[in-house]
Amino acid sequence: MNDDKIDSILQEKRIFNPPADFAKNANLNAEKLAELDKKYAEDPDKYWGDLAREELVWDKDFHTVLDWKPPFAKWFLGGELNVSVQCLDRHLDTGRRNKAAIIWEGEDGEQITLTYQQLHREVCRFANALELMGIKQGDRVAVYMPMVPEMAIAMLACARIGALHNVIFGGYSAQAIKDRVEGSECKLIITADGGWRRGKIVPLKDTVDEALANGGCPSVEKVIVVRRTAHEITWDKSRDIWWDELIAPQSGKHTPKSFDAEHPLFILYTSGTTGSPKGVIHASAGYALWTKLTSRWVFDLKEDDVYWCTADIGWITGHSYILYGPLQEGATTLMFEGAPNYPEPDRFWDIIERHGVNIFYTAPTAIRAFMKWGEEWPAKHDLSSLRLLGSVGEPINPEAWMWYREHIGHNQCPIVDTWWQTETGGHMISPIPGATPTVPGSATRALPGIEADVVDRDGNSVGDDEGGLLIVRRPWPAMLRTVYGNDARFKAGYFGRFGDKYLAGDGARRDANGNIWIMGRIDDIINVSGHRLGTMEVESALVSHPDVTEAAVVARPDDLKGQAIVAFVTLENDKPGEDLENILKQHVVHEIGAIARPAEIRFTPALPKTRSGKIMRRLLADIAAGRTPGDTTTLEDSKVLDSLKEQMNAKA
Ligand code: 6R9
Repeated sequence: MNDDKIDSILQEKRIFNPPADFAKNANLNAEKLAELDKKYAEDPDKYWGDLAREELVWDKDFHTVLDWKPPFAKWFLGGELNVSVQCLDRHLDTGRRNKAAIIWEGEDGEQITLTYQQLHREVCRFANALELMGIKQGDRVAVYMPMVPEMAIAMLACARIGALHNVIFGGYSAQAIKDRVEGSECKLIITADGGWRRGKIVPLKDTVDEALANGGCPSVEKVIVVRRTAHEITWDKSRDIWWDELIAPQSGKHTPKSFDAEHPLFILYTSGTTGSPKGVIHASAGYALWTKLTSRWVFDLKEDDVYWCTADIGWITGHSYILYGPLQEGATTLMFEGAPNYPEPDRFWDIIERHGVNIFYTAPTAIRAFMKWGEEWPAKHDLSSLRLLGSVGEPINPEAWMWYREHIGHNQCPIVDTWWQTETGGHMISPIPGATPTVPGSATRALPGIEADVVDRDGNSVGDDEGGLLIVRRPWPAMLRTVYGNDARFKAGYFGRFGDKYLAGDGARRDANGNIWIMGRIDDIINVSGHRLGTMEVESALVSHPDVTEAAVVARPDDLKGQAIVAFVTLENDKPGEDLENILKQHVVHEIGAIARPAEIRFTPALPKTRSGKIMRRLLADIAAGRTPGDTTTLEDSKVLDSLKEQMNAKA
C-alpha cells in the first residue's frame, strides 16, 4: 500500500458559475485568465519579469528574473526598490492623494480615516523617528500592538527604512514575545499601553515588561508605547518612549532609500503543527509583486471599493491582505480593532452596513461561529453593498460555505476560498471570482504562475480523486526565502522530501474537473484499517447535521483497525439530545460510508484552537489517546483544554 495516499470520500456536486455581470466587470475574466496561464506556460521567467516591470515602481531595473539553486531562490536580481513607496508614494500623484487608504474602527466605536497623503505623512514621521533612534537597514523591530492605525504606520515605516518588522500577535504571552524577540535579536519593541478586547483592557505594555524582566530580551534597547487605553502602566525612563512624544517634532517628509529586490522585508513567526515557531523570512520585491497582483485578481479590487479583511495584522493574512496588497493597489482597506460579537453578535454586519463594505474576507472559524449565533443577526442589517466574499485559514466545510453564500452573500456574491500559508506570502489556490466556477469546500485552482500539484510519496502526480501531498513544482516570487537563522530547518521542512519541489504539509486531492480540495494537515491524517482519511471530510459530514456547529476529528490507537476515529463535536444548542451520539455516527455513515464511522463522539462546549482560529487536532488526539497534551503555547484559551481533560477523567 502506498502510505501517502489519502482516501477521499466526500462528494460535492453543487457548482456555482460566476454571475454574468460580475464576470463582465471583473479585473480578470476567463479569457484574460487563460492568457496569463498561456503566457506562464510559454516562458515562466518572461511572465514574472514582465509582471514585475508592469506592477512595481523600480528605482533600478533588475537584470535577471530568477536564480534558483534549490531550495534557495533569488528573484529580480540587481533590481532596487522601496516597498513603502509601492504602498504610498506611488499613489500621491495619481489622483488617489485624498482617497481613504485606511478606515479604522476601534472596538469602542472610535473612527479614524487616513487618506493616502495622511498615511504617507505619518509613515514618514515615524520613519524619521526610527532613523534618529539609530534603527538601520537590516535591524529587527518587534511590533506587539493592538489593531490600531499606528500598527500599520509602524510596519510601513520599518519597510521604508529597510528594518525588518517582526510582528507578534497582540494576544501572545510574555514567553512567546521572549522566544520571538530573542530568536531574531530585535533592537526595539513597538507596543501600546493596552488594547481593547470585549470591553476589557489587554495589558500589552505589562506583558512586554514581563518579557523584558530579569534580563529577558537583552537585544532590546528601547520600547515605544502608543497611548490607547490610558490606564496606569509602569514606566522605565531609560527605556520607554511615548509614541506621540517621539513623533511630535518629526518632519512629514522622508526620502526613501532603495533596497535590493531580495532585501528581507519582514520576519513572521509561524508555529506550524510541530516544533518551535519558525521565523519565516519574506523578501521585498517578490512579496510586494504577488500580494499586489493577488489582491487585484482574487479580490477584484476596484477604485471605489471598501475592502475588509477581518484578520489581525499579527498573522500573515493581515500582513498581505490588510496592508501590503490592498495599499499597493491603492485600495481602501478597513481595519477593525475588536471582536465579532462585541457588544453584540452583529458587530461585523453593523460595520459592513455603516461603511458600505463591498469585499469581505474572513475565516471558517468565524463563519461557524456566525452560524451558531444565528442568521437573525446578519438579517438585521443591509448587506447589499457586498459583492464578493472570501475565506481563509482552514478548509471551509461545504455547509459553512453554503451558509456564508446564503446569509451573508444573499446568493449574489461569489466566494473565493483562498488556500495559502505564511510561507507562501500570498494566495496560491483560489477561484478567480469573475472566471472560476466554484464548488462549496474546494479552493479550486492554482493561480496563474503557481504550479501546484498533488503527488504520491515518490512525487508522481496522483489520479483524479486520489488524495496525496500538496506540492508546488516551481518557485514563485512570494515564497519564503528561509527560516530566520536556520537554513537547515528551511531546507528540511519544505524541500527535504522532493528536492526542488515545495512541500506544503497539507493533504489534498484533485477532482475530475481539476478542482483541488484541501484535506487537512498531513500530520492529522487518520489511518483506519489501511484507509487514510483526511480530517476535513469526516468533519464536514458531521457539520452538515443540523445539530452540529463544529467538529474536530482525530485518531486514537486501535488494536484492530490501527486507528479509530474520535470526533469532538460542538452543538448548535449545547445539550445533546437523546441518542445523538448514535444519530451522528449514522449520519457520517450515510454521508460518506461505513469506513468513516466515528468510534466515539464526544460533545464539548468548545474546541481548542490556535489564536488564529485553527483547530488544534494534535491536542485532541493526545486527549483521545489518554496522553498528556503536548505543547500548548499557541492555544487561544487554556480553559477549553482543561474542561476536556476533566471530562475525560470523569469518563475513565
Ligand atoms: C493564510 C494562512 C496555513 C495553513 C495551510 C492549511 C490551512 C489556510 C486554507 C487552509 C484549507 C484554505 N489553510 N487556508 N486550508 N483551505 N482556504 O492561514 O496561513 O496561518 O500559515 O496557515 O492553514 O492547512 O497549510 P497560516
